[in-house]
Amino acid sequence: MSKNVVVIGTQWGDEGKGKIVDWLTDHAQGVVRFQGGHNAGHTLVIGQGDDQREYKLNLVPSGIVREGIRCYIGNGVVLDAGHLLEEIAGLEKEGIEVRSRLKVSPGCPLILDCHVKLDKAREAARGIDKKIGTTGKGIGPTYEDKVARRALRVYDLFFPERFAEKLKEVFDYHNFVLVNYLNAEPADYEAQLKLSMQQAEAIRPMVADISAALYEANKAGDRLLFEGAQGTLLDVDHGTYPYVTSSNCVSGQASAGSGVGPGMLHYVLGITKAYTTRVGGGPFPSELDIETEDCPGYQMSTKGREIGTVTRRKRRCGWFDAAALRRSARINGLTGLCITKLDVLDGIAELDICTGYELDGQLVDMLPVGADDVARCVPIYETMPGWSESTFGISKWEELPANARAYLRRLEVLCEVPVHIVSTGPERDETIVLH
Ligand code: 2SA
Ligand code: MG
Repeated sequence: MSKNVVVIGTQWGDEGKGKIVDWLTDHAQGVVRFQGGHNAGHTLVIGQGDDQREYKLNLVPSGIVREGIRCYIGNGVVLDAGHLLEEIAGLEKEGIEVRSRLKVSPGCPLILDCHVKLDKAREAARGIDKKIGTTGKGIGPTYEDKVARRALRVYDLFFPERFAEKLKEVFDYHNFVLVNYLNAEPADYEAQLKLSMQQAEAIRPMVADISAALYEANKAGDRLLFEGAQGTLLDVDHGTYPYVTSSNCVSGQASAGSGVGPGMLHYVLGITKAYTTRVGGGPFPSELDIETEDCPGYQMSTKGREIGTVTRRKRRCGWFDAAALRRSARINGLTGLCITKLDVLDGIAELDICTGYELDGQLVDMLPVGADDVARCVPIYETMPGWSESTFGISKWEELPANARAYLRRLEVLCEVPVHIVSTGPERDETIVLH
């Protein structure tokens, strides 16, 4: 394995990054989050039989469930302090030591009650066909404040007087909009101030200069994993804007969102589901019906257990979109692909792969920029034969059915990136390594 690896979702999130990060921690000493917040839902299945445990992480890097791995939350992450402390408490209850291994950047913008209220009120005010379908966690409004230079950051928590003053300004500003434009309840300044000051003391011991810590760790020989959240097609610049999240989810953000130079990133692994899913609003050219039994979309939805980890919403499902992947591969500079959830396709007689679109009478072979053009794309498919055998848990390439191998080989040709890993189940050893 290359020294430092960036693990990126290449689709609309939920590609199975958590499992792969966990699997890679066997060879790593540190795991870094560099964007997003507790809108992320990373599911890990650890152990066998009666000892098997499932962990759902939102904010804490996936390395935490493995002893001795150091975890870092970089400046690019928006931090809900209350959620972080709850997540830590939940892990500690499971006997996992967190506080001595987790470091948080002082530069993380804080998600405050006014941001959550704004997020929810704006979604409620949007017409039914205009809803972004956010997770309602305050992610977007917090990133707005960061860019507007009015955010309160973790660092500010330790200067109570100035914090109170800045918080008042921010709450006055947002409450005006909440009450006068969005017809919503104002956020409670006094309650937030009290809460933030309590949280400050609990968080203080974990706060560290992440950029410096990563530089030193790298110099000392640590292998680092940079754990992306959401996916490339949800990136605020490169995704299906405005149906996106508010952070950059692409590999380049690993550098800016943690404070390391791009030269410290040696390999970019693109995590890619063997089909496609999307949760929330926005265009999805290869989307299938997930409600009708006997339809491939129904199998993807049910067998793939495609339900949002954070919001419990059903994820939309569709065929593999190689034209979308092609864009994703280029933007991220992918070194290799990891194809996940292959077993979900077992038993589907024929598999369609979207290879391009017809857009206003023209043929295009790559997902266009922005939601309006994507919404007008009519997918062009090629069809491959499926396989009837089970691929669940297979750990050797040769043991895969010939048609499954042919499907994977076709994906790598269409995406122009080699497949280096195939994941055939949620557990660590249900993985095929080709590289
Ligand atoms: P937000 O809350 O501002 O980031 O929402 C904006 C869009 O980004 C999508 N989004 C996600 N898509 C897939 N997975 C995510 N995490 C959860 C999961 C989602 C869930 O792991 O399943 O539980 O619903 C995630 N987070 C944000 C979101 O759906 C909007 O389309
Ligand atoms: Mg997820």
